[in-house]
Amino acid sequence: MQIMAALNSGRFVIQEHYARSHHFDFRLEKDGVFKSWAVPKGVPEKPGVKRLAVQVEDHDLEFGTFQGTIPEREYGAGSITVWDQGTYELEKWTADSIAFRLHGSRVSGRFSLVRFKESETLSWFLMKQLTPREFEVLRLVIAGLLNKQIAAELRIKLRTIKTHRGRVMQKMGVVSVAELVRLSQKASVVPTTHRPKGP
Ligand SMILES: [Mn+2]
Repeated sequence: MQIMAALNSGRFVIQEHYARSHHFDFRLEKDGVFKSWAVPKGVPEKPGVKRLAVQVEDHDLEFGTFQGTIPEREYGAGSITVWDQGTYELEKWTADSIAFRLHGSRVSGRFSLVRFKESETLSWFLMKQLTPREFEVLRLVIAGLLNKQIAAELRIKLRTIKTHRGRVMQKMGVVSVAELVRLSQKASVVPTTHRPKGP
């Protein structure tokens, strides 16, 4: 158990980089280096927002906490500050898809990086994710079920449903169910066709 935990976690760093164009450098520690992406608009605040993340070369671990100025004419010239840092728990790392949970001071929660297409191997999307349980609750809210019905369907307490529901609304940045439905459809957070359970 101890070994698994060690294998499945590492450090993450987000640096804010005032280079020729302002961007954030998102880095995940893996195999002794920081796997790195330049994210022009930064980490998404809520699920359903896709942020372009362009993979750049691996960086040394010492560079992850670098703050200062890279001189003119050198790679990445401009000033750099550490915007956030912490640890991550890895859920999945394949050639096209990485899923993880960040524990930082400004950013926390589940995120994924998904490579956008085969022809553009350096382009990924960085997205914020709901937890699997929140995702289930969202799907049932959108399908029009009441809290009581959702509790029955998922076989969990009504009070727990209310907590999940509140968290989904907060993460999605909405105050009403109508808004939640509209945003979820627009952002394709859940599939639009609701497939009923069972035969
Ligand atoms: Mn950079």
